[in-house]
Amino acid sequence: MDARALSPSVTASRDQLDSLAVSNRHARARIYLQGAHVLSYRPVGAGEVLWSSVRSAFVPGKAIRGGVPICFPWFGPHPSRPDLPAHGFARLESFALDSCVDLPDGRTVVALALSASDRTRAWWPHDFQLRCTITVGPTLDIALAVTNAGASVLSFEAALHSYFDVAAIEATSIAGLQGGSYIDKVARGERNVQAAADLRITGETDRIYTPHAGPIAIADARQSRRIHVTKRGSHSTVVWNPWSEKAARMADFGDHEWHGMVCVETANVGADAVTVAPGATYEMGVAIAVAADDAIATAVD
Ligand code: TA6
Repeated sequence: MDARALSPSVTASRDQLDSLAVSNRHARARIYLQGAHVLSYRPVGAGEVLWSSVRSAFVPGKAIRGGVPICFPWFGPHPSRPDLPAHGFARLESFALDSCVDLPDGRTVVALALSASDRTRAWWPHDFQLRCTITVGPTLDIALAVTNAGASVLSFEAALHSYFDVAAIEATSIAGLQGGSYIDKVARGERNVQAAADLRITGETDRIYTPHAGPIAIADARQSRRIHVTKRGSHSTVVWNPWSEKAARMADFGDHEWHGMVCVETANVGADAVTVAPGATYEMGVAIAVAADDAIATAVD
C-alpha cells in the first residue's frame, strides 16, 4: 500500500492482514483491507465500541470475528451452494484503497472498493462495484454503495454485521424494536411480534426484524453508556447473540465471550433483498455513536 496515499491521521500496518490505523482528535479505529472490515472504533473519552474475539483468525480468506463484517451478496448460508462461504464473499476479499482524507473538522474518511473479478464471478456471475466509505469521527459512519456494472438487473442481500462490546449481556437492553415483526431463527423461523419496549437477551438469540428501519439504542448498563445505531437504506435489523452452547462450538469465538457482546446488524435480507438496475447504485449505511448515561445503571440492571 502506497503510504503517500494515506492522510496524516492514518498509518498502515502489515501483519498477516493489511490494516489501516486511524487516530484523529475524535477517535481511533482500525480498518482491515480484507472485507473493508472495521474492527475497532474507540471515541476519545470512551471505551471500545466494537467487540471482537480474542480467538479471531487474521489470515487471508478467513472471516474476521467481530467489528463490522460486510455480508454481500448473500446473507447466511448460500441458498443453493453449501460449498460457498456464509454471508457471501465480500468480507473475504481484499479491497483496494480508493481515497483517504482528513477533513477540516478532524474526521477521517477512508474509501475502499471491490470490483467483480473472475473469482467473484465464479461465485456470483455478475459485474458490480462495492464501495465502502468509512468516516471516523465523534460517530463511526459506514456507507456501503453497490453499483450494477453489468447489463442485467442485480438482486442481492447485504448487511453490516456489527458486533458491539457490552460489559454484561444480562445488564444490557435494546430499545427501538417494540412492535417489530421478526423471524426467529432460533425457533425454526417462526414469525413473532415484539411487544416489549426493550429487548433483553436471556439465551441464544437470532432474530431478523423485518421490515425495520428505525434507530436502535443498546443500553450497556455496566459501562453506563448507550450505543446508538442509526441506519440508512436498511429495512431489516438482525439481532444475534450465540449464547454459551453455540459460542462453545465456534473455534473463533471464546467460550465465554458471548457474555460481552451483541450484534445489531444493519441489513437488507430475505424479503428486503435489493434489486438494482444496470448502471444504478444502491446505498445503505449506519452511524454508530456512544453516549455516557450514568442514570442507566438502575434502569437496566
Ligand atoms: O447475523 C446472525 C448470523 O446469521 C447467525 O445466524 C450466525 O451465523 C452469525 O450470523 C455469524 O455468522 P458467521 O458466518 O460470521 O459465523
